[in-house]
Amino acid sequence: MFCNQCEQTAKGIACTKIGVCGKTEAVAGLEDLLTHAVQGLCIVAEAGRKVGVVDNAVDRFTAEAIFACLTNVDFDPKRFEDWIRKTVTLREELKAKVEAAGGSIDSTAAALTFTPADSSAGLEEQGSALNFITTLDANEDLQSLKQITMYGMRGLAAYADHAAILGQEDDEVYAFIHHAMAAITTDMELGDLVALCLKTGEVNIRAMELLDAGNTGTYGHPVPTSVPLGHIPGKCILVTGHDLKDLDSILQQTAGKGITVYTHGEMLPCHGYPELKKHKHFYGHFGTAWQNQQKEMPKFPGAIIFTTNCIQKPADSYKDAVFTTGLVGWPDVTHIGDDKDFGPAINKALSMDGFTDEVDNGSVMVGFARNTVLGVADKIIEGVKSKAIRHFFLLGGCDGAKPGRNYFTQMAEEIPSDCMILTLACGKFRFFDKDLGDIGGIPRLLDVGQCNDAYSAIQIAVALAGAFECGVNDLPLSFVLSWYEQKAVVILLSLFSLGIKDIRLGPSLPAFVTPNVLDVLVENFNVMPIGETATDDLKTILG
Ligand code: SF4
Ligand code: SF3
Repeated sequence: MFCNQCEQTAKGIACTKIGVCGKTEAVAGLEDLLTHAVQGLCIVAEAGRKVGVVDNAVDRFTAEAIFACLTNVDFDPKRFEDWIRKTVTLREELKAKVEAAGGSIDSTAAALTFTPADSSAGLEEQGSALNFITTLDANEDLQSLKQITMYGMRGLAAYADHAAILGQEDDEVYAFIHHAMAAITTDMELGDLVALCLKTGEVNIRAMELLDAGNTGTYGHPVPTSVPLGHIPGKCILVTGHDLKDLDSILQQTAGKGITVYTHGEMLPCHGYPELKKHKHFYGHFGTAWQNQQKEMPKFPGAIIFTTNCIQKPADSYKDAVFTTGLVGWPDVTHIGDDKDFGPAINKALSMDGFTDEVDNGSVMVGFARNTVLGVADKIIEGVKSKAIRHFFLLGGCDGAKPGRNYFTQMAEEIPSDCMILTLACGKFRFFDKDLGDIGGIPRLLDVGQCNDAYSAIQIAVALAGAFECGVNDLPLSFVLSWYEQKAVVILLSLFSLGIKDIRLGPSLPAFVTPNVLDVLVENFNVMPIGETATDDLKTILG
């Protein structure tokens, strides 16, 4: 196996025997094989669009299959086998439709004629024999740019899938996914690949916009909400991942059953959505970021439902309480299918002890997405003009296990009291429960939401730039971002596509970015690694 797509990749180079995330060699090969097969489907889908053949089932499936390969989503080889076979079936059916419509498929890519082996073992052999990354390009810089595109596509596909689940789709997004996945099977020049990476970021803004419309259109705009970090007595269910519709279904199906629903990880911001928070049995938040789940989840006395990434190997002590749904999967863990009947998880929760005591661990505030923040824009603008607010920091992104991530805790603690911090995604769990006070009644720490709510943060930055009649780069705003998986990769590409410069990125730079490609990014965007200490970086930022 050779996988270097995430920040915790082995030795900062690649996982070659087993994933640090727990991914087996077999699953790594199957993910490669699925990506290869999807490229074939995308070549046909792109050719189809030229003759008016567009198949929404193919569009949706493509996004799902690409999302399935994102870090910490699915570890179940059986499901990858099914996806690989379905990809090839769809490819052949679509090929027939395209040819019948007079289209031609002008490609000699191996992905176009790939035939899956009959057996599971045969598929695994095909996956490892593929040496997928090396097939992208012999030139390591071009290979690097193709990897950036492909990993960006995983994040983009994730957001497009979430948006589609809430009824928000745009054919331009699917068309671009097909185009990009097909394009990286061809020989491309460095400049064209850089442009493809930036286009990936640009299209991702559209995907996040669709998701924002899906979330706010269905559940209302988030409002400032206090979320308890303790618990109350009673049976309980913990919901983690990113999927608001799954949470809504769980809340509806548990109503009146004497079950309290708690959020975990990236579900925390859901407490701010009016149509979710209205449920009386939707109580509080349990635990911190994904990498602590093996330590924290054994202490949760109820069922645990994963709606998306990040899943880690469930320890035996709580594995039978774990349920997966959507694209997330783990071998031998009960998977709730597309009917979204959460009955098995509810029955499990009812059979467990639940919490027997009441514990008050304080609370945190959520609900500071674009609508709330822009609702007090005049106060913020006044604060900047009167110098009550010196600087804004966007301090967020993914969390992870590396000790170097303490930088982000230190940064939150040391940012001076006349500066505001916008945060989002699971990186916030390093400082989410710190009382950082307020400036003129506005909390200094504003939780914008999940990683996809980077869209909301961008809207806030653009609105502030408009109010000050300057560009986003001219605002007193610094981006200090932590990354782990490929949603963060595509968000970074989105920020680049907007021309945002001087982003600090940590805890380490991606292994799949070569020195030459990094030079291009530094030259154009002055992206830089976080420094040794937050103290020094703060001095530099604030002058
Ligand atoms: Fe390694 Fe990350 Fe790939 Fe898992 S996803 S195998 S940890 S590089
Ligand atoms: Fe976190 Fe996995 Fe990236 Fe949605 S939950 S940000 S790491």
